[in-house]
Formats: sequence, structure tokens, C-alpha cells
Amino acid sequence: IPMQKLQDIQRAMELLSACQGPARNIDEAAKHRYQFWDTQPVPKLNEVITSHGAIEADKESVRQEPYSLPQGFTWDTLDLGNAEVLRELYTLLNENYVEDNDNMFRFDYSPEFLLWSVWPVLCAWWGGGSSWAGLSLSVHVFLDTNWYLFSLPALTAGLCVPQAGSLSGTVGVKKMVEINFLCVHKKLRSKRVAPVLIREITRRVNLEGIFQAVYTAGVVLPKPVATCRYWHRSLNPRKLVEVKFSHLSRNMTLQRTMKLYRLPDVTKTAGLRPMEPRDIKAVQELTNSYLKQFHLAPVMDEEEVAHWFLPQEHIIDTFVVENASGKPTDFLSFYTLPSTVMHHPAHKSLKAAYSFYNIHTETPLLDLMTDALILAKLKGFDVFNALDLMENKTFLEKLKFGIGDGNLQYYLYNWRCPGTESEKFVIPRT
Ligand code: MYA
Repeated sequence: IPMQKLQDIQRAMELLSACQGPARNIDEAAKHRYQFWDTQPVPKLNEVITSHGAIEADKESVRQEPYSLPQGFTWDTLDLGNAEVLRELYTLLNENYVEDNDNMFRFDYSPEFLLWSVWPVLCAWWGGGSSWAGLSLSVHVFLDTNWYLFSLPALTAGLCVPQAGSLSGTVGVKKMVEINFLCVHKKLRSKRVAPVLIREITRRVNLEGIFQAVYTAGVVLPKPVATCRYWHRSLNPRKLVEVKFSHLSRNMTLQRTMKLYRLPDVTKTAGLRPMEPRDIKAVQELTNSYLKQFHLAPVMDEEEVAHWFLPQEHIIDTFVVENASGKPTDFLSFYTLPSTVMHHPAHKSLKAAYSFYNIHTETPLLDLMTDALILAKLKGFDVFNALDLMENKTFLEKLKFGIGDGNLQYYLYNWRCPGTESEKFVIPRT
């Protein structure tokens, strides 16, 4: 093939990759032109970072008017205390939110889970608790009728980030928001709507005097601060094979696979019991002191600990280990996030447990996580998922987790700091 032709093909492929949306890996990202992200206070992909700190100074004056939208669209503030509104948010996400690479499964966040997950907005900024006043930070757009198109709730996170100095040096606490649930209706994709949503949420967050954010994405944007990978532990191998979530390995029959993943019927750690309100203080102390060893981690007050960890059926499970003198010394937690099985005649839903925070001081982590698997199995989950962050790499293979096929990239908005390994990193997502 003549050289000119090769160059034309290469150029065409580059253009194609730019049109195909954001990059899924670093090689694609190197060729992608970030029309929007290049205008934002985030480090460039090829930037070598040795310093720590804000990329742009806190704004003294923030634009007061919302960003303009095409005709027929208006910004709307959701009252998630209204069951009907909550249902509409649920439907939007249920039909349009994140899918796996092969478009076989799509997250199916339950309405109750969404309330749990977007809660920090309510209390952290408005002290609103039951009044739901904080929901003005949820950004939605809808067309003439009540048809919701986009959502982008913001959550707060008091995040412990390394300040000036080395990553392992002195740490400071920076107040930032956590952004999640960015979603554009399938019919409106690739029309540059996402940048408008991101600009608007940034403006609203800035109005609250906050100028940093943390978020994750499956795609590569400028510039990840850490890269994590999901691992999956089969609990119900028959169903996982039937829905093609997993495949039988070579030389394995279904019977042998089921035997391989079999778990005991009872947990092994003495003193393991569901967390109760009387444990809040102890769980807070355990969490904050354990998390200090990591480069980037949240700092939680008692109210946040109560919210994130007190068990709620079909949302969050937390079990503490109580020692002989009645003191909680360790705990495990996992949340419930099913996925819709998109194309199977019989199975419509995959019940997945996601590892949340697992804090150990006296019980070996391996024992704690074995019990997490047993409990998840007893509760009818099909699969137990965990990221390879914190100390998770020490148990993933031993407990027969298999590696997943996509990375989860972690980002900081308007904060420059060197990247960190997943082991030094904590923020399991919901
Ligand atoms: S991650 C979950 C994201 N949601 C989904 O994957 C659900 C299914 N997909 C969709 O709904 C759409 O495809 C989305 C993009 C909405 C993702 N994060 O409108 P477009 C850039 C950030 O034409 P669409 C989560 O929720 C892309 O590179 N940017 O594209 C965390 C391009 O920019 P550039 C993304 O496909 C969200 C531009 O958008 C993402 O119709 C954190 C194209 O826009 C992504 N996941 O819509 C948000 N995907 O030209 C950032 C694509 O530069 C928060 N793009 O390449 C930042 C902090 C804000 C607060 C700051 C406060 C201080």
C-alpha cells in the first residue's frame, strides 16, 4: 500500500475515533481531541505532575444565571421527596445509564438506593435532613412535557487530599463535591449536551463556595488520578453462565464450576453481627483512623457514618465484629446494585453486591471478606464485585475473584496532584 494511502487511512481512523466519543483506553485517549475538557481546570493527559494544589484560584464572582439551553428545554430542580419525581429519575437511569462494553447489562439503581446515594447533598449543604432543600443541586433538563432527559446530582465529600509535599506526607482535608449519575437520554447523545450539564453543575457548586470535585468514569479523560479495575466473585455460577456474565473455563463443567465457588452456610468470625445505631461512634473511629494510611480518602463525621453504614434492606449491609469485651474492632460492608439483563428470555435482573468499606484491626481481612461472600450468598446475590483499591488486592485472587474487563478511572476537578496506585486509594463508589 502506498505511503500516502496509509497516512490517509491513519488520519481517517483518528477522525473516526474522535467521532466515536471519548476514549476507553490511554492509546485512544492520546489521539482524541478533548474539545470540552481542554477548556477545563484539569491536568493535560501528558502532563508530568510533581506539585499539589488547585489549578485555578477560587472564583471571587460566580455567574448568577444558569447556562442557556436550546429552545424547548428548561432547567428543573428535582424534589426527590416526591415519589413520582423519584420514579422518573429512576426510569431515566434505568433506561439510559451505564452499560457494560457489550451492552448486555445496565445498572438498575433502585429508587431507594438513589435516595441513599444522593443524600449528602441534602445534609451537607443545607442541613435540610427531612426538608429536602438541598435538591436544588440536582440538575435536570426536560423537554416541554415531563419527559426527563438528563440528570447530574452532585454529592459532597469531605475528602482528605494530599496537600503540598509528598503524597505520603502531611495530609489536609479539602471540601469537595462528588459528582455521579451524569446521564443523557439515548436519543440525545453526541450532541454536546454533557458539557452543558457539567458547566452548569460546576456553576452551582461554585455558588456554594466549593471549587473542587471528585468523579469516576469508565472513559479516559484528562487526567486520571488513579485507575482501578472491578473484580467479580461468582456466587451463583449457573445463572452467571446462563446470562453470559461469565463463561465456563476450559476443561470445566458447570458442576465443577459450582463446586469451585461453593461457600459455607455459616460465617466464621466470632462476634460478627449487623451494625446497630450504638456502633456509630466506634465505626467512625475505626474508619477515620484506618483511612489515614491512604493517599486520597474521605473523612466522615458521625452523621455520615450513620448514613453510609447503618443497614438498610436492599441498599446497604454492614456487619461489625464485636470482641469479647463488646467493642467493635472490625467491620465489613457491601451495597446492593442490581443490573438489568438486557437480552435474556428468562433472567431479567442480576443481583450484585458491591464491596464498600471493609475495615480491619483484629480480624484478618481475608476472614472478613470470606464472611462478606458468605453473607452475600445467603442473601441471594448472584455476584460479589470489588474494586482493586485499598487492600483488596491481598484477597481478590485467594477468594476466587476473576478480573473484569474495564477500568474505572478516578478524577479530581481543579486539583493537580501526582497519580497514585489503586492500593493507596479509597473511594468505593455507589
Ligand atoms: S460517570 C457515568 C457517565 N454516564 C454514563 O456513562 C451513562 C451513559 N452515557 C451517557 O449518558 C452519555 O454518553 C454521557 C456523555 C452523559 C456520559 N464524564 O454530550 P456529548 C465528554 C465526563 O456529546 P454524550 C459519571 O457520572 C466527552 O469526552 N465527560 O456526549 C461521572 C466529550 O468531551 P470532549 C464525559 O455521549 C460524571 C463530551 O463529553 C463523559 O451524549 C463526571 C461529549 O459530550 C463522562 N463519563 O454524553 C462528570 N463521557 O470533547 C464531570 C463523555 O472534551 C464532573 N464525556 O472529549 C466534573 C466536575 C464538575 C463539578 C465541579 C465543581 C467544582
